[in-house]
Amino acid sequence: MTATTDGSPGAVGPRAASASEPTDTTSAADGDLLAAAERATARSVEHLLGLQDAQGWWKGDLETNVTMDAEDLMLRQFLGVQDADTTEAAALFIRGEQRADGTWATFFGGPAELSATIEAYVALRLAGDRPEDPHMARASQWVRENGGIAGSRVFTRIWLALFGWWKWDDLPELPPEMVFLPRWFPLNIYDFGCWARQTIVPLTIVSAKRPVRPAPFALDELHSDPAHPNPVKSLAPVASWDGVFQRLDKFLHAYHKVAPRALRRTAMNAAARWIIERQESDGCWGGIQPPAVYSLIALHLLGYDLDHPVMRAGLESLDRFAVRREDGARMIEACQSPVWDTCLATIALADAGLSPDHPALVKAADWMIGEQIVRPGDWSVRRPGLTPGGWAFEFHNDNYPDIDDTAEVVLALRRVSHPDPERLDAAVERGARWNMGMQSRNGAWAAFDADNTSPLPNRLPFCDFGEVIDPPSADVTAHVLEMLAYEGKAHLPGARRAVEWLLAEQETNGAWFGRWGVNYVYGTGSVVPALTAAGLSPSHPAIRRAVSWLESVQNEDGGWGEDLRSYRQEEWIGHGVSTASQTAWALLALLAAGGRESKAAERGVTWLTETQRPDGSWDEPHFTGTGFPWDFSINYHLYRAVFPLTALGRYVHGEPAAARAGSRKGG
Ligand code: R04
Repeated sequence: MTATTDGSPGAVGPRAASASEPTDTTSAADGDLLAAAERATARSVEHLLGLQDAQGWWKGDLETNVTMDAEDLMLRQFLGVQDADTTEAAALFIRGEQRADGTWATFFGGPAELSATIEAYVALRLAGDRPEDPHMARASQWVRENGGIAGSRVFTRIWLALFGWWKWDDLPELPPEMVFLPRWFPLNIYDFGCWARQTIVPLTIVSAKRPVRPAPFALDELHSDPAHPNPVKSLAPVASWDGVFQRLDKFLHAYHKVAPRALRRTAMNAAARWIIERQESDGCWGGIQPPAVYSLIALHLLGYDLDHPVMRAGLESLDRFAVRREDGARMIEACQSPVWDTCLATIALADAGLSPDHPALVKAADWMIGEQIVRPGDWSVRRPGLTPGGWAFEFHNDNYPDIDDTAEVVLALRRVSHPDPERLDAAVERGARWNMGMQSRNGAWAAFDADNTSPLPNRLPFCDFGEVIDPPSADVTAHVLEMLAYEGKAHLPGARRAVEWLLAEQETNGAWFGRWGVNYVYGTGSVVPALTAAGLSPSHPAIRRAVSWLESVQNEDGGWGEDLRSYRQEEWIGHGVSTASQTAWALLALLAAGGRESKAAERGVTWLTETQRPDGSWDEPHFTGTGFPWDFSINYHLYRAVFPLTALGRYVHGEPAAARAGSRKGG
């Protein structure tokens, strides 16, 4: 069977062409590799099945960095709700993450990071560690030599200001009156990505209130020059963006002193109402830790006391973000990933050859269907007419379903034969429709929002950390396109525009940027299978260039790895220690491009079979997930179990068959 080259989706084409039967092997070496891959697949299936919760979901730990733990301790200190056991368990974790030079990084093997080191140091001091203890002295010396508190990010200095260690006047302003800006006005709250919006709305209250609850000790050892904690910086030229926003900030500082009391109060009350309306049923905000922490502080400052139901539920939800390790250490998850992990695990098990009516898959499908969000959310502001039907990443985040999870859940549900097929079909169709409605004007998809592309939020002096807008990305666009192709919708104009956008977005080296996974290996591993599913021939020049790029960056050992530093430092692009998930992503692209018999694919599969642990999983200390490129990195502990299985499964059994929906509807 030949691949289609006319761009038509459906049952024929690259999928079928590359789906060679396992018995098709020609040499003894191939046969050995196939047998090894089959054994590895079987072990990995057993391992993954053993991790499923009785309710049908999977959830691996979501590991980020010690700022989560430090901020949790600072919050408890600020609210006066510390307890010795929690403090010691958190301190144990933070100490365990410190490196020999006294610093902390924000990802495994990464460079020392000033803000994280300051926050971790402060948390340990709150836990009772003394400045003269050797591990503390090493940390403070490094901080002093690398810019001190003055060089840290705005968030870090806000935390310090709460305890009187930094002056509020030396922080950018974030006036609560912002919440009154209408949708069309620059810098209204809906110009920010949803995670930034949920963080800044509570911080407007904190910024207006400027609370100080002095801590039991000074922190002079963290200033490069304690006599001048905040060295004066000169203003950028008036005619530059930086100059304009610096002057806006100066104006807002002046305004802070004269802001009409009644207006401020009304604005803060409006912000509080906005926050409370968005509290989830389990007490958290957006399923992510930072908004929850700042919302609790803000509401507390407005007089909500600790046993107000909103506060109690919020504080209790924070405890559910804590993971206890075997050694007693307490690690805070920035966020929890059950929906994401469950759809990826379902896909992996289906790729591995589990029967579509296997009880584990049916259970997972039932659970996923129950998680579908059928009410409007913040996304409705930009798509008011669109019927809800997306999925969020977390257990509780009904206000912020995301496009990525929705695409993958739809792909996963289609791999299951459910005893109530109409129920599954209805959920899938609603999800696919919601995704189509969330397409941005440029033909691509972002994570949570449509057309969230204003350049202004990034210009605010306040926004010096992470991403603050949610523009479309290649990885999410690819996942939606792949889903549409399997749904038999690759011929629709929306899908064709996505193909064009992806082709235009390819880098000159042949790779695609990875926004939510590290980095070009993730982007390329997402885009190639989507383009071929949408009917692009494996011989299309874009696919060939992508394959060549992957082959050019394959490690000597046969695996693939790409360091997080690739987000800033070109020499790391495509390079890094081989990891299981990144090797799997590269393989997904090679297999989708018809390269099953290629040397590169065989070496990759060999790497996976040889590095598998006896229990069927893989070790993966390196972070391969991205929260914000460079600034916030994630080690998804289930990635090492799901992506290698998908890759091995597709190597053994071939690519997933063309979507049943697609064949049912005739493409
Ligand atoms: C893998 C793709 C699924 N989807 C993205 C979801 C990622 C989940 O992890 C996180 C998401 C987060 N958002 N915002 C934060 C965050 C952390 C995560 C966040 C972090 C720090 C600060 C404010 C917000 F772990 Br300060 C969306 C596409």
